[in-house]
Amino acid sequence: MLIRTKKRWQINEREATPEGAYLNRRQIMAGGAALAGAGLTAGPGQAQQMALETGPDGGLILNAARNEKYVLDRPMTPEAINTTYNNFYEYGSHKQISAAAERELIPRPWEVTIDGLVDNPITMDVDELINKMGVEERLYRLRCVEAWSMTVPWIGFAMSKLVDLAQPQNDARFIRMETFSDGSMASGVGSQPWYPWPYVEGVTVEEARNELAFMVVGAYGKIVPNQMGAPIRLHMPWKFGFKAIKSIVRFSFVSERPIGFWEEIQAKEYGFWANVNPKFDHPRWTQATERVLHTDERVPTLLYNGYGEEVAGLYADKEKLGRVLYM
Ligand SMILES: Nc1nc2c(c(=O)[nH]1)N[C@H]1C(S)=C(S)[C@@H](COP(=O)(O)O)O[C@H]1N2
Ligand SMILES: [Mo]
Repeated sequence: MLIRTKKRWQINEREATPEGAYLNRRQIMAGGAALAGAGLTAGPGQAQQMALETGPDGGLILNAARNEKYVLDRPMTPEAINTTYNNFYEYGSHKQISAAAERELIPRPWEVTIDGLVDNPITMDVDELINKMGVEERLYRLRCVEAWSMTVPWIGFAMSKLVDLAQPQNDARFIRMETFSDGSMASGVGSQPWYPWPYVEGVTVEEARNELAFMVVGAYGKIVPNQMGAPIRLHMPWKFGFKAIKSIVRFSFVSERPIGFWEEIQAKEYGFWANVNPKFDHPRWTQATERVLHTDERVPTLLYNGYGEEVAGLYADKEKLGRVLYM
């Protein structure tokens, strides 16, 4: 019997969300079994509260306190908009992929592999990883390269914790991340064979260690829904959204700069750095302004999406050299 005292910050998922974000029966069984098997089901009397718990109805509950350090300069995008307007090409090249992702993606059980130039290569169940890392809530902006933006209450852990766990060797300069590419869980993979699956993205180890780099496992108080990249995705709020790779299965520490999915398709339009920069236009449209998704207002775009205080130091050498921060 699981006795829960409700913490101030625990969002009542019944209030916040309709059934959409709940796990389906099969996922509940698989997820619950994995947690129990790993001895991770939190119970009364345990000193430290686990990040993940199995709730009374069998669904997974994320226990996350908000990190008050990260404040927004604009209202939060309503959950109903965020969960129905998505980029996830594994389900199609349009924004209305949420139903397909909900139906097809099976986010649990899910294994995550850390390999390459590290002293501690690991393959681990994602829920075990989440409990090991712990979680917090952060309010962040997201700016898509297509010039729309939104704000999201993400739940997750600092990517630096994952780097610390991996223990990179001296010659590891980049992290190459890969999305699952099992066509049986994503109809768009098979129906769009011309794309260079799997979706790949890369960042420098130094960027991954920046305090803002965030591994997302939840949003709006719950485990992250399929369409937003379940069970684990990246978010670096100072970079364009295409860097925020979804449904990750592998983190490889490498010495050579990885080529991302979009860079491979069109290197002239989608650079490696992809730092939000109002002065550097996309070849086909302006990046000086953006459309706020839920208000439809056009507002000026900010350098580093407004996060310069935290990240400008990463690019000081490039700024000095006058090089653009995008390509
Ligand atoms: N695997 C994968 N990750 C992806 C994408 C994708 O098509 N496939 N699209 C990216 C783009 S372009 C954006 S803007 C964000 C969108 O995240 P959201 O749907 O949660 O808003 O996911 C990024 N991550
Ligand atoms: Mo995007």
